[in-house]
Amino acid sequence: MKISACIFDLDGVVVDTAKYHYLAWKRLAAEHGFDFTEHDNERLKGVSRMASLEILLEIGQKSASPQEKELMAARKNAWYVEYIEKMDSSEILPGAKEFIENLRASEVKVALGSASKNARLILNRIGLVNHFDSIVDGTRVVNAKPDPEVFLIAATDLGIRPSECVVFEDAEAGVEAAINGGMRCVGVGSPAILYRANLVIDGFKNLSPSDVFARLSKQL
Ligand code: B16
Ligand code: MG
Repeated sequence: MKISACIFDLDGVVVDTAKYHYLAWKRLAAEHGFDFTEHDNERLKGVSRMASLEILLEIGQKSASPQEKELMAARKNAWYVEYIEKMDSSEILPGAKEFIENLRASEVKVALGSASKNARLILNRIGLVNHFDSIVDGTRVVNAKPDPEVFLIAATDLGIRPSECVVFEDAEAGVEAAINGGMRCVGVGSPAILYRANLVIDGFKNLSPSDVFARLSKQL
């Protein structure tokens, strides 16, 4: 099994920005007179901004015109950006930076594959923007996960075949996107949710790329 590149999702894999998305969506919901819970927030993980808004409106049983939706999404994003502008390297999830640095030292290419239009801002704030050979974010992608577009663009950027790429993902739609793109996938989080991944880990702490690759080859 040849692994030439690793592609990382951002939210839930490298950082936990879901808590900031949650606070911003909750504030928007409150303005429109309904509650939005942490449980509801699970449905938004890995989902694009406008698709997240549709889910929020469904939860609140509200309707809105396309123009109102644009304004709502922009309002939510302005609050979200206020939170992420305060981020620093202490918010990198345990072991993630070391894992990426180990990959680069062993000449495995590293890319980011995120639905977020704010991915570059976040990578700048946490000091990882120069750790990636390719950054594919929500500004470069038309079709949202589970469509494999985000990961296929990364593979093309890197000049690596999909079959030699491993994707690290925390969301079910992201795992499906990797599989749909003909890539192997390591789920980061709960095996109950990420059961379609080739391997599930609970994080990168004390884990080396060679451990992961060895476990991955046993699963195949
Ligand atoms: P933005 P990922 C995703 O990031 C988040 O998980 C999801 O909750 C969010 O709605 C989406 O990015 C879009 O983010 O509003 O910043 O463009 O997991 O794909 O890294
Ligand atoms: Mg994610």
